[in-house]
Amino acid sequence: MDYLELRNSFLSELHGVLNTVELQALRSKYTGKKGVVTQKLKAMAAAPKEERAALGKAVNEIKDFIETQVKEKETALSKKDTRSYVDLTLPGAYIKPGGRHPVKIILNEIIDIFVSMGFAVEDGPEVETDYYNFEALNIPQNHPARDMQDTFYIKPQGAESPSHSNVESNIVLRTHTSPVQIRVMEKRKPPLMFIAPGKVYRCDSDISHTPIFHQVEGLMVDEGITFANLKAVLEAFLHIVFGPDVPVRFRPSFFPFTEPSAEVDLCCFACKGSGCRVCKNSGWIEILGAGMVDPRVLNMAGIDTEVYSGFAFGLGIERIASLRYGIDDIRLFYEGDLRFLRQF
Ligand code: FA5
Repeated sequence: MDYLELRNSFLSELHGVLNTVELQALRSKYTGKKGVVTQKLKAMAAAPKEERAALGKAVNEIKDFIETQVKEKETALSKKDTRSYVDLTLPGAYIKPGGRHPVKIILNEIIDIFVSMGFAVEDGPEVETDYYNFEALNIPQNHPARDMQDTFYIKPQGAESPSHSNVESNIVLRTHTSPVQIRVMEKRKPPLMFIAPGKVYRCDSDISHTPIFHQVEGLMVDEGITFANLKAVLEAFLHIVFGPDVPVRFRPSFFPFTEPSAEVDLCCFACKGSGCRVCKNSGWIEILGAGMVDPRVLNMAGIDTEVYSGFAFGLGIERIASLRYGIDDIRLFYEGDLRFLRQF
């Protein structure tokens, strides 16, 4: 390689240099100990005496040229390109850790309490058939009890609108976790003692209702189960969650799948019972529905009602979370406002 070639090849490589690391590598390739230019200097010793002076001049010129170019490039890079530097002394970017959603915190707590009482945990589909969501729970088609729960119907593929008329093919977003009672009773025989936590859906929205919410279903079926067992389990549960002094009331109610039925209310946290907008001036907040499983439902699931009886309940988790945290509008749980969510 003659000197012109050497200079040109250096310049073209220099042109492609993007950062100081590459620049130092290029410099040592040419003028480092084993560099091309250094080799040429060494080779001078073997050249005829009369040529040495001219050779030395040329090599030194190219060496100076390379050093000058490297310095200029270094200055240009330090002004322009800082991306190539990794400053290991800089503090790292802080990523705020996520947190559990308040509803999930309460849900896990509730599951733990029932598991500690000996309940198993079961699961069921959120997209449910009309049969499990209504029929098998003693809520026939066209029965007024269907109005108790505003239902989201799923539009079957190809259909123009969701069908309400054909029970066989109706698909719904489950309106409660009670269908899991039937699914488990069909699979397993008593004694049964389980809870079924999960999401449920209703076309409903105000300060105490959201379209998606969570329930925990509970079912206990065995010989000799009575309402006293139901009351004992629920009172023990509520006193663990809210403390032993919180006023709890069992109010007679109606569910097509339990007889007798009750709703359970807790004293309103906001007004302590005197009546306010949160409790709709009643002084109480309804948190669950419960009752003795209707023998018709047990029969439909193939359980001998001469031998077995059972109780069931369905807790509203958002209501429990709002009572625990003193939240006066449960829609806040689902607005995704981090200022709200970071408080838990
Ligand atoms: C039921 O859903 C029954 N399946 C409960 C049940 C189970 C009764 C087993 C008997 C035996 P209800 O519609 O009342 O019942 O709802 C139960 C609880 O869910 C209510 O007490 C309330 O706490 C909560 N809840 C109901 N609708 C909503 C809603 N839209 N948003 C938030 N929570 C709700």
